[in-house]
Amino acid sequence: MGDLPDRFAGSLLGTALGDSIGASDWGRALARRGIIDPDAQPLGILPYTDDTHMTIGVAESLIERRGLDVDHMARRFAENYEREPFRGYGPGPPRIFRLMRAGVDWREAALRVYPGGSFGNGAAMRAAPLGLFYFDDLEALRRAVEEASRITHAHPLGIEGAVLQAAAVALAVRSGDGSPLDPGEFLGALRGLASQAVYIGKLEAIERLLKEGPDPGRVVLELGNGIEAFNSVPTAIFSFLANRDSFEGAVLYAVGLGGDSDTIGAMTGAISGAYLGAKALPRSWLAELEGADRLERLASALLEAKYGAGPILRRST
Ligand code: RVK
Ligand code: MG
Repeated sequence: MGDLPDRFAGSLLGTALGDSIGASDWGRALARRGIIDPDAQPLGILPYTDDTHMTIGVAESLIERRGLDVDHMARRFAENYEREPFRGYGPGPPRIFRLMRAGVDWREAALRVYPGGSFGNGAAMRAAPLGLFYFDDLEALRRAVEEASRITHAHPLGIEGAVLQAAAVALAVRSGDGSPLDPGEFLGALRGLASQAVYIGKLEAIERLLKEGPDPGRVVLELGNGIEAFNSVPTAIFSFLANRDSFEGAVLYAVGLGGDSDTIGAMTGAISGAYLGAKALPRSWLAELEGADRLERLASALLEAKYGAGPILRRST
């Protein structure tokens, strides 16, 4: 595990690259062409969206509290949203943050906006730092992700999507050390965390689709490419597993599926970056990525927070 710093950085930078590539006309056109060209030069800066912005909030809170403090994380989400409300947030979270601002407890606010809770992919898209921080303990990971998801996504399908996404990041961080990743083992470990029928069925479909080949039409039909957690998390896991030796291959494949491309790109990038490490990310993309330095600093502070070494990073902006 000597390369943990590289894998932590790879996952956070990978989230932001997948997000910004999936949100940009340039990235979507590149993905549609179906040519994997890591030297393809973005037309300008690659700005990130709410997926990365909320991932930053999760990381900041884990770092400052040296683990999950859910009230702190809820406050940090609301503060970050107020600073940068232009990031393209989904419909629910801004309403929750405004209710919190008006004095409503987040536990009540989330259920007021969506009775029964949201099953959007918003809790899963921001889960990478939890997958990194708890990568060595899947039971602790599950508990932390369940709690952190409820801030905005209290529906069991929204929560389980986030648990599976965080666990995929955790398993990616752990694997690949010397021996190639085994997709059957990877999916089996995720299956052990799944209890909802839709996720169990889609994890099985992923295994079958990996054997049949990555036909995009079939993948969208069977796994989905939508804004709901169950129509995007399995798609990201498939996009990674079907392209596990290439970061740009995985992200461009995911973005090329269309639909909620920035979020499926972000989730795929988080897993692929955790597996391959930051050194495997295309330099020409990183050079244009908004906030790349900040994400790298957060990744190393997250690792320090986990192992209790070094100074705690305070928020810098
Ligand atoms: C714009 C019915 C529900 C539901 C429930 C559906 C950003 C709704 C990011 C809702 C991501 C949508 C994305 C999103 C993240 C959820 N009953 N429908 N109980 N729960 N939905 O509002 O943060 O792009 O159609 O919680 O998950 O880049 O509008 O937002 O792509 O899921 O938004 O759920 O969105 P929200 P989010
Ligand atoms: Mg987005």
